[in-house]
Order: sequence, then structure tokens, then C-alpha cells
Amino acid sequence: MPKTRNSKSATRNSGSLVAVIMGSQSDWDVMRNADETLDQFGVAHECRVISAHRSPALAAEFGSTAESRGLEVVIAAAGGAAHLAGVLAAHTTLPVLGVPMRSESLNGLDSLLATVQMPAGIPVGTVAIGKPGAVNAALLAVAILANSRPALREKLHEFRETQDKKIRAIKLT
Ligand code: RP5
Repeated sequence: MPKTRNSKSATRNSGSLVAVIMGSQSDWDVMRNADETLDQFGVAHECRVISAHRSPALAAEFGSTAESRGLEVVIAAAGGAAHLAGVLAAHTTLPVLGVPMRSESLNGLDSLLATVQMPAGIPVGTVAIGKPGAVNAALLAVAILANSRPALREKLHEFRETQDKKIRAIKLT
């Protein structure tokens, strides 16, 4: 499965359907949950660090070439002044899912608001702060891809059935 981390070219077609982008290497411990979830569904994807603030030209280049590279969904995670998802969304019409990272000073509330409060016209689908958001962004990406891929839709049904069975099997006393 293709996975590129900070490869030099943002324009090469890697065969990935989903890009998992994060603002810093420090986001990886959380965002590996998105990586693992996409692996679980066998979805070709790539993970890389691109900062809206520290590497603004790369963010613009990545966003504006994402569609022509064959990507179908972009997941973007950032913390604090979390502008990455919005900046990528400004450069592409692909669906962009924003994952707010927990931050040191405001515990991720800053990240959540910065990611979710997009102006009308440039949508970012924002998920929960941290790990639940990373997992759910990946599941939403799978659900988007499943609209035209019946095998993925079937895997999503199986995933939900497994969850349901686990809950039903819980005996507390
Ligand atoms: C954001 O600032 C990153 O997404 C990260 O969540 C946060 C802190 O980054 P580092 O200072 O750890 O690189 O841009």
C-alpha cells in the first residue's frame, strides 16, 4: 500500500486514494490511528507532514494538485491555530476532513474552533478532537469511497456488525 512521508514531490501520482496530512510530526502518534484504520479497510493512502504555516507553499502545492494526483479524500490534522484543513480545502474541491489535535494550552478547543469555523463556500468536515476524530475521519473517508465501491460498503457493514456484537456480548455482572 503506498505510503509516502515527506517525499519531495507533492505532485507525483502515488496511487493513493486518501491523503492523511498533519501539521507536525508531533501529530503522528494520534494520526497513526487514521493510518491503521485505512489499513484495516485496505484503502491505498499516504501519510505526510505539511504545515500551513511553516511550509505554506507546499500546502498550496499539495492542495492544488491533490485531485490530479488521483486522490479522492484528504484528511488534515492540526493543533492550536489549526488552519491546515482550511488551507488545503481552499486549494481543492476534494472532500477535506479536519481532525483537531489536542493542544497543550487549550486542550484542543482552539484546534476544534480553528478547524470547524470555516466560511461558507469552503467546507471542511470537522470530526472530534484527537484519537476518536482520527479514527472517524478514516471511517468517513472509507464511507465516501464506498459510494462507488461496493466491496468497501460491505466491509463497512461488517465493521458495524462486529461493533454491535461486541457491545451485545458485554456482561457487567
Ligand atoms: C500544529 O501545531 C501542529 O499540527 C501541531 O498539532 C501543533 C504543534 O506542533 P509542534 O510545535 O509540535 O511541531 O501546527
